[in-house]
Amino acid sequence: MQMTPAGKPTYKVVLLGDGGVGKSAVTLQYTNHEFTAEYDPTIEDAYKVDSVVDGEQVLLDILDTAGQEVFSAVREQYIRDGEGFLLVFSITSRASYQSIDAMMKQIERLKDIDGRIPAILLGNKCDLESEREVSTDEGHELAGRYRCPYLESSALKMININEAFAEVVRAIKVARAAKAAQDEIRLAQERKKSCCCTVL
Ligand SMILES: Nc1nc2c(ncn2[C@@H]2O[C@H](COP(=O)(O)OP(=O)(O)OP(=O)(O)O)[C@@H](O)[C@H]2O)c(=O)[nH]1
Ligand SMILES: [Mg+2]
Repeated sequence: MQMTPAGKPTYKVVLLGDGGVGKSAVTLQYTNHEFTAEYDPTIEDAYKVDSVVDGEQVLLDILDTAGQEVFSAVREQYIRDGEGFLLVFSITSRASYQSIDAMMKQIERLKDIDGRIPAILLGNKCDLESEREVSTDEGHELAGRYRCPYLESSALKMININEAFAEVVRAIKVARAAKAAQDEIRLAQERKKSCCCTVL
């Protein structure tokens, strides 16, 4: 497991989603407790944040990516570098919701994960109820297909922001535990094989 020099476990979180859905607003609300109404498209921003999740001191290494990125190779690199993913759409944009499926599939393909992918689906801008284009049920349905938690958030009203990051950390922990168990089984099988070879 990755640790800081002080011994804190580190979790690499990547935010993905279409341009304008609120990835930077969610990140800035979490890291700096601030919200800006104007839209300034991101190129790429990285943050390191000390936090406490389920009573444990952790360091979050957060990558806020560019939703307007046109090169899929760049997105692939984000995914390879991340351990856990916040997949963000806006509940006011059906198109942003429809983009998520391809991202989930890309994560599945690139991360070679056995079981649940360490991702959270976030329907942001839930304060804009009158502009809603995606229902809560549709959010749950999409997340359920990938066995991920679904949360609706508002960076403006600070709804479910801390929870979203805490859920990603939990998802990464589950993925790490599953990988450790798998590695152990593989190691045991290899030991058994080499032991048999000696006897023969
Ligand atoms: N009402 C409301 N507006 C929001 C919320 N989150 C973000 N916004 C606004 O939506 C616009 C886009 O937000 P950003 O955080 O820049 O979007 P982004 O996903 O980072 O966009 P890219 O960097 O281009 O990928 C900004 O004008 C924000 O103020 C929210 O929860 N509620
Ligand atoms: Mg941004």
